[in-house]
Amino acid sequence: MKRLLITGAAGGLGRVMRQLLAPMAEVVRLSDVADLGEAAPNEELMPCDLGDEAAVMRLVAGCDGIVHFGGISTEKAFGPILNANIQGVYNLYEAARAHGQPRIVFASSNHVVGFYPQTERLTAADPMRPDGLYGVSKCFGEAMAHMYFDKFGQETAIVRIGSCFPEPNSHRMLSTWFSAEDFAALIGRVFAVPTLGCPTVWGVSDNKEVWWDNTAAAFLGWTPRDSSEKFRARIAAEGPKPGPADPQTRWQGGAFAAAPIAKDDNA
Ligand code: NAI
Ligand code: 15L
Repeated sequence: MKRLLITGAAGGLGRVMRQLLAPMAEVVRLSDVADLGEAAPNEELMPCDLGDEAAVMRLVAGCDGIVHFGGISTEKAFGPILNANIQGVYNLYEAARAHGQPRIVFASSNHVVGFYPQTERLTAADPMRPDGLYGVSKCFGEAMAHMYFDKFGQETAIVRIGSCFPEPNSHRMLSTWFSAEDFAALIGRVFAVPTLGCPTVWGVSDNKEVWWDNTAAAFLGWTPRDSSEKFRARIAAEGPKPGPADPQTRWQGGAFAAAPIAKDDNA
């Protein structure tokens, strides 16, 4: 495509995808509230607060595709979540509607279902069970994607990311780990298929013990190649698996399910 927008481009995932997705577009437009560093020859930098409606309108103009990573990515107080993940997602969808409805990859999270026990196996059709305010904000984002698809035909791939880090760092993450390479390949398929619609895809690698069934997203022609198995021995050597009553072992969302409702916007 001509111009791909990556929001949250200064974040952990954004910094990796800035490299991996570069071949997909002539120009990659990068945005964040945090420092984006120097622009490479194929990049343009447009710093922007997602909560600023007019700025997001300018940000989306001229883009043929959007990978939306920007926002609060962990459990926080409602103030920052409201600005970035609620107001910000509204701003993004309204801007997309005004500017030709570029296809969107929405970075949702496993925390929309974090209160399911790890013993349950889920499909995308199972009801949401968010494990905190952050998870609820991602439920909102998913609902926005569906509403803009039903009302206007706006296409979005809702990707419920497990744990997308270079390596898993807990027993739980042996199930939730998602390699950046598998994610980049998925994003490639999202922009390649002739018709996308508004599917929900579990963002997880081909791990030995996964809790999520991606059968409904098979039409994308995407198959994860990586597996967390290569990290199992290291994780085991670092310590035993917490007992069954520990949130890390009990809930799909792990410790998020046990987190309090935070009251301090700056914490
Ligand atoms: P991150 O926290 O490293 O990056 C998020 C970026 O969004 C940051 O650079 C931050 O400055 C920016 N941001 C926050 N508020 C903003 C605002 N108001 N306006 C503009 N930019 C703002 O998170 P990470 O790990 O890179 O995740 C990216 C996305 O994927 C997030 O939406 C996160 O919720 C989602 N996700 C990530 C997972 C993972 O395992 N890395 C798992 C599940 C979901
Ligand atoms: C998420 O949604 C977070 O953005 C990420 O930082 C991890 O905590 C991940 O979920 C996870 O559940 O491991």
